[in-house]
Amino acid sequence: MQKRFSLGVLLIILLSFSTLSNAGIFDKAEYKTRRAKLMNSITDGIAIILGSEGERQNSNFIYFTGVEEPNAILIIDGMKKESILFLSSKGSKEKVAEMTGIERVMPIFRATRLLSSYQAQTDVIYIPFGRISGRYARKGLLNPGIRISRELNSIKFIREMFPSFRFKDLSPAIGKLRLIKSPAEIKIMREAARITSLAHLEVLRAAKPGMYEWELAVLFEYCVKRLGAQGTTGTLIVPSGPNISDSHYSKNSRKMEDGDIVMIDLCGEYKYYDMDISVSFPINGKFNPRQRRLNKMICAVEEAMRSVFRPGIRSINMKEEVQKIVAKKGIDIDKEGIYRIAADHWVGLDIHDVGPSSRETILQPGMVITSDPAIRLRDENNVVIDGNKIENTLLITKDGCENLTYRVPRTIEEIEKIMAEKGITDIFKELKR
Ligand SMILES: [Mn+2]
Repeated sequence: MQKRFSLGVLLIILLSFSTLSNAGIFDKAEYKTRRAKLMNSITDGIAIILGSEGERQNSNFIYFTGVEEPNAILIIDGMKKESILFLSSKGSKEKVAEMTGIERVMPIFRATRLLSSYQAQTDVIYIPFGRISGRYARKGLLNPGIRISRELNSIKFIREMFPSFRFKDLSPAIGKLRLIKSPAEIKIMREAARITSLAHLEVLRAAKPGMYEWELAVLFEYCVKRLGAQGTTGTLIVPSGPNISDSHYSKNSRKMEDGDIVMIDLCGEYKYYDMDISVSFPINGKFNPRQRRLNKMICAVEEAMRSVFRPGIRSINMKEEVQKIVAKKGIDIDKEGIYRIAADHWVGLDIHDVGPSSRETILQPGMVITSDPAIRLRDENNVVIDGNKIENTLLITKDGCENLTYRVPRTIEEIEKIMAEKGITDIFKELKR
């Protein structure tokens, strides 16, 4: 007994060592390049990037350092072209320096003193202001007690200590960098796509009438983690039947009935990179005539969109081209009410990744976007009675696009075939559970 216990302890120690010696997600050269590019847009000052407090590492922080430990601060000096990393832990500075390529690694309590010394060199501090626009700003106006972003809080704090500093928003510069994925990032995103797609396949194999929506959400989370992902990201959206009228539905509490269409929108995260996929399928595994018609239209539109996405275009202008292609198949996008014929959002370290407008930006190789046309049918009382939505995540290549999520079944035949395959619920049934 004693021996088994110490073996267990040894195993835990070995495992934690292997995590500590983790060389980071990318080679240090990748992080160095990212920081060097940022330095070029902040030549008149310094940038401050705050790490998270212990939840998932902040996307900007992971982008520039690869460091996962909480309560860390990164300063990028655009004048002297150097970076300084402040850590809360007493871990090995050499190891962190080796992993990140940052030579100046210091304990966190020295950050204030360093900031003070910068007063003699510049009055400009760049900090990503964070999202305070739209819905959030309106909420804040009604409820001034609402928690503002850590970045805005730190601005208040620095301002009180060192009134000479002016603050500029770092978000646009970071957004521009994160917009174009490097070959190393693309490699990771392909793996994120593989894992997220395989989890979707497992959900399709398991889906049966009589199950609750949450069962599919939980199964998806299990599968992505089992396949090596960090987990899911965004909300787990599993609307069935009447719930498809809400594109952000995530209560997932309804029992799915024979005849229902289900429109899942489930995203996985692997090494901090996200992947966005939606599939629409009949819970009973067989499309009825109305569902067949909607599937065929959305498949045709999504396929046409993929044939149009390419460098040099703005997705806001692509509808006409898509319309022409699908018109040959007898589909009228406007008459049918098919919507979202554009790059809905960027995908990267965040599921709705940072950067300028995904619809109005001229597409370039290395950008990753979603293609997610949808349709909702309404009855005479304007109640949604059926629908279909396909969401793929695409990489813009030098002459078109690559569908990262190509493994997900899309046509009626493909979806029905996968749904007929044995899934975990079939196994439970065999075992009479
Ligand atoms: Mn999406």
